[in-house]
Amino acid sequence: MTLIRIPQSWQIPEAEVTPEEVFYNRRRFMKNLIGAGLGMTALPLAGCDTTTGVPPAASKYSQYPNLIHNPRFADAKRPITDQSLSSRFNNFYEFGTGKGIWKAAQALPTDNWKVEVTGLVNNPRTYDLDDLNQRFPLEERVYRFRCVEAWAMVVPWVGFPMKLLVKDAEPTSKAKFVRLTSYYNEKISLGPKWLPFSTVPWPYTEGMRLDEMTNDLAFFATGIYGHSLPKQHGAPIRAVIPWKYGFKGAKSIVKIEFVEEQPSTFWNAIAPNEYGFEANVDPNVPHPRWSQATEKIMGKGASFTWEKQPTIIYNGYGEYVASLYS
Ligand SMILES: Nc1nc2c(c(=O)[nH]1)N[C@H]1C(S)=C(S)[C@@H](COP(=O)(O)O)O[C@H]1N2
Ligand SMILES: [Mo]
Repeated sequence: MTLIRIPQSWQIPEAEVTPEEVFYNRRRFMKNLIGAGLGMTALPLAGCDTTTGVPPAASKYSQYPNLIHNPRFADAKRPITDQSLSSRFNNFYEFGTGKGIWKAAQALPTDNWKVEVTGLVNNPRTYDLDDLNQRFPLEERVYRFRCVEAWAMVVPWVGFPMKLLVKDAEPTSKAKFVRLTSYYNEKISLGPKWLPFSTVPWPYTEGMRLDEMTNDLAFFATGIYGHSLPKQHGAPIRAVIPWKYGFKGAKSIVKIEFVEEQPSTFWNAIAPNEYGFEANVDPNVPHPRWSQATEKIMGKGASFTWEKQPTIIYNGYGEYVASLYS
Protein backbone atom coordinates (compact mmCIF):
# COMPACT_ATOMS: atom_id res chain seq x y z
CA MET A 1 0.00 0.00 0.00
CA THR A 2 2.58 2.45 1.17
CA LEU A 3 5.06 1.91 -1.58
CA ILE A 4 2.45 2.16 -4.27
CA ARG A 5 2.04 5.81 -3.42
CA ILE A 6 5.71 6.78 -3.21
CA PRO A 7 6.54 6.59 -6.90
CA GLN A 8 3.65 8.90 -7.71
CA SER A 9 5.68 11.93 -6.86
CA TRP A 10 8.37 10.68 -9.21
CA GLN A 11 6.10 10.28 -12.19
CA ILE A 12 6.25 12.56 -15.15
CA PRO A 13 6.66 15.43 -15.49
CA GLU A 14 9.46 15.43 -12.97
CA ALA A 15 11.09 12.56 -14.82
CA GLU A 16 11.84 15.23 -17.40
CA VAL A 17 14.42 16.98 -15.28
CA THR A 18 17.45 16.06 -13.24
CA PRO A 19 16.62 17.05 -9.70
CA GLU A 20 18.86 17.66 -6.73
CA GLU A 21 17.28 14.40 -5.60
CA VAL A 22 19.69 12.49 -7.83
CA PHE A 23 22.23 13.23 -5.14
CA TYR A 24 20.48 10.45 -3.28
CA ASN A 25 20.19 7.93 -6.03
CA ARG A 26 16.81 6.38 -6.28
CA ARG A 27 17.72 2.79 -5.68
CA ARG A 28 19.54 3.56 -2.44
CA PHE A 29 16.64 5.70 -1.52
CA MET A 30 14.06 2.98 -2.02
CA LYS A 31 16.26 0.58 -0.08
CA ASN A 32 16.46 3.00 2.82
CA LEU A 33 12.76 3.42 2.74
CA ILE A 34 12.10 -0.30 2.89
CA GLY A 35 14.97 -0.89 5.28
CA ALA A 36 13.67 1.71 7.65
CA GLY A 37 10.33 -0.07 7.58
CA LEU A 38 8.42 3.11 7.05
CA GLY A 39 4.76 2.23 7.09
CA MET A 40 1.58 4.15 6.49
CA THR A 41 2.47 6.53 9.27
CA ALA A 42 5.24 8.02 7.19
CA LEU A 43 2.73 9.15 4.60
CA PRO A 44 1.13 12.48 5.26
CA LEU A 45 -2.61 12.18 5.61
CA ALA A 46 -2.77 15.59 4.03
CA GLY A 47 -2.25 13.61 0.86
CA CYS A 48 -6.00 13.05 1.01
CA ASP A 49 -6.53 16.73 0.38
CA THR A 50 -7.58 17.25 -3.21
CA THR A 51 -7.05 21.01 -3.36
CA THR A 52 -3.78 22.57 -4.42
CA GLY A 53 -4.36 25.36 -1.95
CA VAL A 54 -4.84 27.73 -4.87
CA PRO A 55 -7.82 30.08 -4.35
CA PRO A 56 -10.45 30.38 -7.09
CA ALA A 57 -9.70 32.84 -9.87
CA ALA A 58 -12.42 35.22 -8.66
CA SER A 59 -10.35 36.14 -5.63
CA LYS A 60 -7.45 37.38 -7.71
CA TYR A 61 -6.13 40.69 -6.31
CA SER A 62 -9.20 41.20 -4.09
CA GLN A 63 -7.07 40.86 -0.97
CA TYR A 64 -4.65 43.52 -2.22
CA PRO A 65 -6.57 46.78 -2.73
CA ASN A 66 -3.34 48.82 -2.73
CA LEU A 67 -1.11 46.51 -4.71
CA ILE A 68 1.58 48.31 -6.70
CA HIS A 69 2.13 46.80 -10.13
CA ASN A 70 5.79 47.69 -10.42
CA PRO A 71 6.15 48.75 -14.07
CA ARG A 72 9.84 47.85 -14.12
CA PHE A 73 8.95 44.23 -13.47
CA ALA A 74 5.63 43.92 -15.23
CA ASP A 75 7.02 42.10 -18.24
CA ALA A 76 9.59 39.32 -17.94
CA LYS A 77 9.89 39.11 -21.76
CA ARG A 78 8.52 35.59 -21.61
CA PRO A 79 4.94 34.47 -21.03
CA ILE A 80 3.83 33.95 -17.44
CA THR A 81 3.72 30.26 -16.57
CA ASP A 82 0.23 28.88 -16.07
CA GLN A 83 -0.58 28.68 -12.37
CA SER A 84 -1.90 25.15 -12.69
CA LEU A 85 1.63 24.11 -13.68
CA SER A 86 3.76 26.09 -11.25
CA SER A 87 1.58 25.10 -8.29
CA ARG A 88 1.93 21.38 -9.06
CA PHE A 89 5.61 21.21 -9.82
CA ASN A 90 7.64 22.25 -6.80
CA ASN A 91 10.76 21.64 -4.80
CA PHE A 92 10.04 21.50 -1.09
CA TYR A 93 12.10 18.69 0.35
CA GLU A 94 10.50 18.98 3.77
CA PHE A 95 7.47 17.36 2.15
CA GLY A 96 9.15 14.86 -0.15
CA THR A 97 11.84 14.58 -2.76
CA GLY A 98 9.68 14.58 -5.89
CA LYS A 99 8.06 17.49 -7.68
CA GLY A 100 4.52 16.41 -6.82
CA ILE A 101 4.56 17.49 -3.17
CA TRP A 102 1.71 20.01 -3.41
CA LYS A 103 -0.70 17.74 -1.53
CA ALA A 104 1.75 16.80 1.19
CA ALA A 105 2.67 20.47 1.68
CA GLN A 106 -0.91 21.29 2.72
CA ALA A 107 0.12 19.92 6.16
CA LEU A 108 2.27 23.02 6.72
CA PRO A 109 0.67 24.97 9.62
CA THR A 110 0.68 28.65 8.66
CA ASP A 111 -1.68 30.14 11.28
CA ASN A 112 -0.18 32.74 13.64
CA TRP A 113 3.04 32.76 11.66
CA LYS A 114 5.95 34.62 13.18
CA VAL A 115 9.20 35.72 11.58
CA GLU A 116 12.07 36.51 13.92
CA VAL A 117 14.56 39.15 12.78
CA THR A 118 17.66 38.81 14.86
CA GLY A 119 21.46 38.85 15.01
CA LEU A 120 23.62 41.91 14.31
CA VAL A 121 20.83 44.48 14.16
CA ASN A 122 19.82 47.53 16.17
CA ASN A 123 16.14 46.60 15.94
CA PRO A 124 15.61 42.91 16.59
CA ARG A 125 11.94 42.14 16.23
CA THR A 126 9.43 39.39 15.71
CA TYR A 127 6.92 40.18 12.97
CA ASP A 128 3.64 38.46 12.43
CA LEU A 129 2.28 38.19 8.94
CA ASP A 130 -0.04 41.20 9.25
CA ASP A 131 2.92 43.30 10.38
CA LEU A 132 4.83 42.29 7.28
CA ASN A 133 1.98 42.80 4.83
CA GLN A 134 1.01 46.16 6.32
CA ARG A 135 4.37 47.63 7.17
CA PHE A 136 5.86 47.27 3.70
CA PRO A 137 3.97 48.39 0.58
CA LEU A 138 3.12 45.27 -1.38
CA GLU A 139 3.98 45.13 -5.04
CA GLU A 140 3.64 42.66 -7.85
CA ARG A 141 6.75 41.67 -9.76
CA VAL A 142 6.89 39.26 -12.66
CA TYR A 143 10.24 37.51 -12.43
CA ARG A 144 11.97 34.82 -14.41
CA PHE A 145 12.79 31.87 -12.17
CA ARG A 146 15.57 29.36 -12.82
CA CYS A 147 16.15 26.18 -10.82
CA VAL A 148 19.68 24.75 -10.68
CA GLU A 149 18.16 21.59 -12.19
CA ALA A 150 17.78 23.58 -15.45
CA TRP A 151 14.02 24.06 -15.45
CA ALA A 152 12.61 27.54 -15.57
CA MET A 153 9.33 29.41 -15.23
CA VAL A 154 7.96 32.96 -15.07
CA VAL A 155 5.93 33.91 -12.02
CA PRO A 156 4.09 37.04 -10.79
CA TRP A 157 5.07 37.34 -7.13
CA VAL A 158 3.44 39.64 -4.57
CA GLY A 159 5.66 40.91 -1.78
CA PHE A 160 8.18 43.56 -0.88
CA PRO A 161 11.85 44.24 -1.54
CA MET A 162 14.14 42.73 1.10
CA LYS A 163 15.89 46.08 1.45
CA LEU A 164 12.81 47.54 3.19
CA LEU A 165 13.09 44.95 5.93
CA VAL A 166 16.83 45.54 6.16
CA LYS A 167 16.17 49.23 6.71
CA ASP A 168 13.69 48.39 9.46
CA ALA A 169 16.14 46.05 11.17
CA GLU A 170 19.16 48.40 10.91
CA PRO A 171 22.02 45.92 10.69
CA THR A 172 25.13 46.98 12.57
CA SER A 173 28.38 47.65 10.71
CA LYS A 174 29.52 44.14 11.63
CA ALA A 175 26.73 42.46 9.68
CA LYS A 176 27.99 41.16 6.32
CA PHE A 177 25.61 38.27 5.56
CA VAL A 178 22.07 37.16 6.21
CA ARG A 179 20.86 33.68 7.00
CA LEU A 180 17.28 32.62 6.32
CA THR A 181 15.79 29.63 8.14
CA SER A 182 12.74 27.71 6.94
CA TYR A 183 10.04 26.19 9.09
CA TYR A 184 10.91 22.76 10.31
CA ASN A 185 9.05 20.30 12.46
CA GLU A 186 10.08 16.70 12.26
CA LYS A 187 6.52 15.56 12.94
CA ILE A 188 4.99 17.61 10.14
CA SER A 189 7.77 17.93 7.61
CA LEU A 190 7.69 14.25 6.77
CA GLY A 191 9.91 14.51 3.74
CA PRO A 192 13.11 14.34 5.79
CA LYS A 193 12.20 10.89 7.01
CA TRP A 194 12.52 9.71 3.44
CA LEU A 195 16.13 10.85 3.28
CA PRO A 196 19.14 9.44 5.13
CA PHE A 197 18.32 11.61 8.07
CA SER A 198 21.67 12.02 9.76
CA THR A 199 23.32 13.47 6.67
CA VAL A 200 20.74 16.19 6.00
CA PRO A 201 21.22 19.48 7.86
CA TRP A 202 17.61 20.39 8.63
CA PRO A 203 16.17 22.95 8.95
CA TYR A 204 16.57 24.26 5.41
CA THR A 205 18.69 27.38 5.53
CA GLU A 206 19.91 29.79 2.88
CA GLY A 207 21.85 32.99 2.84
CA MET A 208 23.41 35.81 0.89
CA ARG A 209 25.66 38.81 1.29
CA LEU A 210 24.13 41.92 2.77
CA ASP A 211 24.81 43.90 -0.42
CA GLU A 212 22.97 41.21 -2.39
CA MET A 213 20.05 41.42 0.01
CA THR A 214 19.80 45.19 -0.40
CA ASN A 215 19.87 44.96 -4.18
CA ASP A 216 16.63 46.19 -5.75
CA LEU A 217 15.69 42.75 -7.02
CA ALA A 218 15.93 40.69 -3.84
CA PHE A 219 12.36 40.09 -2.72
CA PHE A 220 10.30 38.54 0.04
CA ALA A 221 7.15 37.06 -1.49
CA THR A 222 3.97 36.60 0.51
CA GLY A 223 1.78 36.08 -2.55
CA ILE A 224 1.74 34.84 -6.12
CA TYR A 225 -0.71 35.27 -9.04
CA GLY A 226 -2.55 37.97 -7.09
CA HIS A 227 -3.28 35.93 -3.96
CA SER A 228 -1.52 34.56 -0.88
CA LEU A 229 1.20 31.98 -1.47
CA PRO A 230 -0.11 28.43 -1.57
CA LYS A 231 1.76 26.25 0.89
CA GLN A 232 3.71 24.36 -1.75
CA HIS A 233 5.30 27.66 -2.88
CA GLY A 234 6.54 28.37 0.65
CA ALA A 235 3.66 30.07 2.46
CA PRO A 236 3.38 32.44 4.11
CA ILE A 237 6.69 34.10 3.20
CA ARG A 238 9.61 32.98 1.05
CA ALA A 239 12.68 34.50 -0.54
CA VAL A 240 12.93 35.21 -4.28
CA ILE A 241 16.37 36.09 -5.66
CA PRO A 242 15.79 35.99 -9.40
CA TRP A 243 19.39 36.17 -10.60
CA LYS A 244 20.38 33.15 -8.51
CA TYR A 245 19.38 29.51 -8.74
CA GLY A 246 16.03 28.69 -7.16
CA PHE A 247 17.45 26.84 -4.17
CA LYS A 248 18.65 30.18 -2.75
CA GLY A 249 15.00 31.15 -2.24
CA ALA A 250 14.21 29.61 1.16
CA LYS A 251 10.52 28.87 1.67
CA SER A 252 8.30 29.32 4.73
CA ILE A 253 10.78 31.54 6.51
CA VAL A 254 10.73 31.71 10.32
CA LYS A 255 14.03 33.41 11.01
CA ILE A 256 16.10 36.16 9.35
CA GLU A 257 19.47 36.46 11.02
CA PHE A 258 22.17 39.05 10.31
CA VAL A 259 25.65 37.61 10.79
CA GLU A 260 29.30 38.45 10.31
CA GLU A 261 30.57 35.34 8.51
CA GLN A 262 29.22 33.49 5.51
CA PRO A 263 26.64 31.15 7.01
CA SER A 264 26.38 27.44 6.41
CA THR A 265 23.44 26.67 4.09
CA PHE A 266 21.45 23.54 3.32
CA TRP A 267 22.55 22.44 -0.16
CA ASN A 268 26.00 23.93 0.19
CA ALA A 269 26.56 21.83 3.32
CA ILE A 270 25.29 18.67 1.59
CA ALA A 271 27.31 19.08 -1.62
CA PRO A 272 29.55 22.18 -1.72
CA ASN A 273 31.01 21.28 -5.11
CA GLU A 274 27.52 21.12 -6.66
CA TYR A 275 25.73 24.00 -4.93
CA GLY A 276 27.97 26.99 -4.34
CA PHE A 277 26.99 29.67 -1.86
CA GLU A 278 26.88 32.39 -4.52
CA ALA A 279 24.88 30.32 -7.02
CA ASN A 280 24.36 33.02 -9.65
CA VAL A 281 22.69 31.76 -12.83
CA ASP A 282 25.54 31.30 -15.29
CA PRO A 283 25.41 29.37 -18.58
CA ASN A 284 29.21 29.04 -18.57
CA VAL A 285 29.57 27.29 -15.25
CA PRO A 286 28.23 23.74 -15.58
CA HIS A 287 26.87 21.82 -12.65
CA PRO A 288 29.27 18.89 -12.14
CA ARG A 289 26.57 16.53 -13.40
CA TRP A 290 24.90 18.58 -16.14
CA SER A 291 25.35 21.60 -18.38
CA GLN A 292 23.79 24.94 -17.49
CA ALA A 293 24.08 26.28 -21.06
CA THR A 294 20.39 25.70 -21.76
CA GLU A 295 17.24 25.50 -19.70
CA LYS A 296 13.77 24.09 -20.17
CA ILE A 297 10.94 26.53 -19.70
CA MET A 298 7.85 25.08 -18.13
CA GLY A 299 4.64 24.74 -20.07
CA LYS A 300 3.02 26.48 -22.92
CA GLY A 301 -0.52 26.99 -21.89
CA ALA A 302 -1.75 24.54 -19.31
CA SER A 303 0.12 21.34 -20.09
CA PHE A 304 3.53 20.14 -19.00
CA THR A 305 5.63 20.62 -22.10
CA TRP A 306 9.16 21.88 -22.02
CA GLU A 307 10.78 24.30 -24.38
CA LYS A 308 14.54 24.44 -24.53
CA GLN A 309 16.23 27.84 -24.60
CA PRO A 310 19.65 29.29 -23.86
CA THR A 311 20.40 30.20 -20.25
CA ILE A 312 21.15 33.92 -19.78
CA ILE A 313 23.87 35.11 -17.41
CA TYR A 314 22.33 36.32 -14.13
CA ASN A 315 19.06 34.96 -15.52
CA GLY A 316 18.90 38.14 -17.62
CA TYR A 317 19.19 40.50 -14.64
CA GLY A 318 22.77 41.62 -15.27
CA GLU A 319 21.84 45.30 -15.56
CA TYR A 320 20.78 45.20 -11.91
CA VAL A 321 23.33 42.88 -10.38
CA ALA A 322 26.48 42.50 -12.49
CA SER A 323 28.19 45.31 -10.59
CA LEU A 324 27.93 43.26 -7.39
CA TYR A 325 30.41 40.78 -8.83
CA SER A 326 32.95 42.91 -10.66
N1 LIG B 1 12.53 25.27 2.71
C1 LIG B 1 12.79 24.98 1.43
N2 LIG B 1 12.93 25.99 0.55
C2 LIG B 1 13.20 25.72 -0.76
C3 LIG B 1 13.36 24.39 -1.21
C4 LIG B 1 13.20 23.34 -0.25
O1 LIG B 1 13.31 22.15 -0.55
N3 LIG B 1 12.91 23.69 1.05
N4 LIG B 1 13.67 24.14 -2.52
C5 LIG B 1 14.30 25.24 -3.28
C6 LIG B 1 14.41 24.97 -4.70
S1 LIG B 1 15.60 23.86 -5.18
C7 LIG B 1 13.65 25.62 -5.63
S2 LIG B 1 13.91 25.43 -7.28
C8 LIG B 1 12.53 26.51 -5.21
C9 LIG B 1 11.24 26.06 -5.85
O2 LIG B 1 10.20 26.97 -5.61
P1 LIG B 1 8.72 26.65 -6.14
O3 LIG B 1 8.39 25.24 -5.76
O4 LIG B 1 7.84 27.64 -5.46
O5 LIG B 1 8.74 26.82 -7.61
O6 LIG B 1 12.36 26.54 -3.79
C10 LIG B 1 13.57 26.57 -3.06
N5 LIG B 1 13.29 26.77 -1.65
MO1 LIG C 1 15.91 24.17 -7.44
